[in-house]
Amino acid sequence: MNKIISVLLGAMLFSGAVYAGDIQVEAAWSRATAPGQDVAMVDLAISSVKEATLIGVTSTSCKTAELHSMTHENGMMKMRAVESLALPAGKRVDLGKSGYHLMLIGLKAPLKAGESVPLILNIKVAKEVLKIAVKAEVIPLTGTRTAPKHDEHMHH
Ligand SMILES: [Cu+2]
Repeated sequence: MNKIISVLLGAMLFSGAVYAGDIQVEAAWSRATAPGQDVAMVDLAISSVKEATLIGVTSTSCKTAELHSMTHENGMMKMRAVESLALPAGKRVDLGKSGYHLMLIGLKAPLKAGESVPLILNIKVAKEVLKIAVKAEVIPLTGTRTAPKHDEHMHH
């Protein structure tokens, strides 16, 4: 448990927790792309003090970005675009663990480890739509999210 907490803290220090009103986005990451790959998945976690809905995502790094759900059907992994994702009040919603991810489609350039991808999340709270800027950390193609050690974040 301690290890998980320190990894999360490290991720927060690295990507910088984003606050816009009552919404916090943390641990945003993607994986470096393989040659010829022009799509990428992004995982992140969103906490909102008030009940909110993630209604869209955009990025200057790709042609289009979508919110996807991922399910396993007959041993096959299936992704489909979904229009929105509910963010219950006071609850951290971890996209990956909840079976969702953001999909970047038509990448303008390969994602390289150590770089970051700028994203804008459109989050609806009551009747207002907040645009939350997030930077997703790009990790090595073969890396896992929990691999980076604390000291690797120090120089950022
Ligand atoms: Cu997808």
